[in-house]
Amino acid sequence: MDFRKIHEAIIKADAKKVMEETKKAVDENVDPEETLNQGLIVAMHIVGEKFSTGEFFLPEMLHSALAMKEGVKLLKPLLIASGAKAKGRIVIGTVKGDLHDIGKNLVAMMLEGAGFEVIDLGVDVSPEDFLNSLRENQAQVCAMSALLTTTMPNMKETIDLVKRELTDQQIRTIIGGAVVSQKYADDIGADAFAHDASAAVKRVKDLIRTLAAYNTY
Ligand code: B1M
Repeated sequence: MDFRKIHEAIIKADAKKVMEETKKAVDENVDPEETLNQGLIVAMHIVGEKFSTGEFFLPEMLHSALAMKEGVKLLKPLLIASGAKAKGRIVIGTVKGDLHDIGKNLVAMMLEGAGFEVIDLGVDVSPEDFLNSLRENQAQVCAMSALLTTTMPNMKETIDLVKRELTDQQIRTIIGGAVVSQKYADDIGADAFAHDASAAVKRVKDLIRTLAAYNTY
């Protein structure tokens, strides 16, 4: 499948065209995950490059993001996997100071599709808000997204606070987002890192399994 038309439509922020081209891919039975990764997400990377080089400014980046979301809407029912339902409650959010939510929303959607109960705190979520929600909802996993190098340290702050305060509750943490890596996860004591939404589902399943094993003792 040639995804160039999807790329062009997102770069031009032509939401109608994004929908048409995404629908074509759906009608041609292209794997929805391939359309997401090779079509929609690659286009956003090109937009990011244009922003870096000064060809695009903030409004262009925002409009492209809104156009991309139209394509995601079409793929959503197909991306949500059926089959065996996982169990567990996840609190997810984009960390304090960070307003990027497209990747976080994809991760939340795939986790829901896998059967997890997902409490989405949105964007600009403070360590205290993560903590309160984990406690109130008796959640097992704290999932954090960050897209800015300046907001990455708020992941560590959240992990430190959660570990310090929730001593009577078994919590696992997972981080992701374009700027973070496995190494960064190791450095800040996160239990897992995932580079994309599908990997996030696998990692969360593994994390829940470690808790289940713990709870049998
Ligand atoms: Co911003 N922005 N932005 N932006 N933006 C980036 C991130 C940037 C790389 C662009 C660039 O310079 N090339 C750059 C960050 C540089 C850096 O820190 N290293 C940047 C900047 C600088 C900024 C501003 C500071 C610009 C300014 O104001 N001067 C500003 C910050 C605002 C703020 O947050 N406080 C800003 C604003 C914006 C918009 C609002 C215009 C818009 C966001 C709209 C929205 O999200 N609702 C925007 C956009 C769209 C981007 C780019 C172009 C695209 C991001 C995106 O949605 N990608 C981005 C460039 C880029 O990433 N190449 C850029 C698609 C999305 C599906 O991918 O989010 O990576 P991603 O998610 C992936 C994985 O990372 C992973 O799974 C997802 C699916 O595969 N993943 C997880 C994500 N979270 C996960 C969590 C997990 C596991 C996996 O577990 C919990």
